[in-house]
Amino acid sequence: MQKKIALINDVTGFGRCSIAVMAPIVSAMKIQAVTIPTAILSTHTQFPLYFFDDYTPKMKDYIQTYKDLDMKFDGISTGFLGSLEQVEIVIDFFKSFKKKDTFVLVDPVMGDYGKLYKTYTPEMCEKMKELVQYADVLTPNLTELCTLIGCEYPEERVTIQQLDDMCKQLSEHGPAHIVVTGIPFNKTQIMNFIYNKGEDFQLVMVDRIGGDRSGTGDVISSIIAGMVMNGHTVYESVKKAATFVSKCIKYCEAEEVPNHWGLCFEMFLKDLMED
Ligand code: PXL
Repeated sequence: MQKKIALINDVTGFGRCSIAVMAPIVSAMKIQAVTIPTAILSTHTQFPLYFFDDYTPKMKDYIQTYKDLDMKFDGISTGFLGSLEQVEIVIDFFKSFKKKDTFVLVDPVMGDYGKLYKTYTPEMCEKMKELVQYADVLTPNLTELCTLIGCEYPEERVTIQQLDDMCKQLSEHGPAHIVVTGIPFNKTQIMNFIYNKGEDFQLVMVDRIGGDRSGTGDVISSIIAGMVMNGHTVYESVKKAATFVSKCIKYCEAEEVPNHWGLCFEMFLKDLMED
């Protein structure tokens, strides 16, 4: 039977992020997307102006119907969460719907470049530590990794040994695989560090082209989720995501698409389709 993934994330009209990219990507990978909105926005928050409707007060009733219908999910993925209550709702969702074979990917969207997003309170950070325990694969950037283990963001370039130690510490609380994304490596390359509990780490290097594009993390996490659910290893999944993102960025640069318009993933969706 076709697999189903619950996508707990925001619905943003313009700017190619969250559910707007994750649903088509997993669909291309033959997985049925079930949308659970956390907020509805007209554009993402990198635009000077956006409409924002917090969906927190509706989420419990929304999810209750899935409980009453005894719905089963083969996968669950979560992204940006806007309030303490939302993190609690997602923890409750895991308690109800994470079964033995359910694949869980948590993208702990909390901050970037050593700083937490303005919406992140210390209470939310503490709750996020509880949330990540449910993840099979966790996809933090370096800022989020440091926050989750309570260490300072490194001023100097981080070493492989430091990354391995930090991930080891975090994996003791749950996730078997931690993919630390977008680590600046040198002038021309970005590193993705894959920690595998009880096994060797792996590296996936990518060329640095252009500036950061919104929604890149969502493209990466949905490809990883889709690939793993389709039976691939985490390493193969990260490789696939990195290659796909590079191709999208090259196209966007050539077409001079603004960074905050996100990745033109639509042009390459067929790369994600398997027979
Ligand atoms: O993952 C990117 C993203 C998702 N959702 C919202 C955002 C952003 C990036 O700014 O604003 C609402």
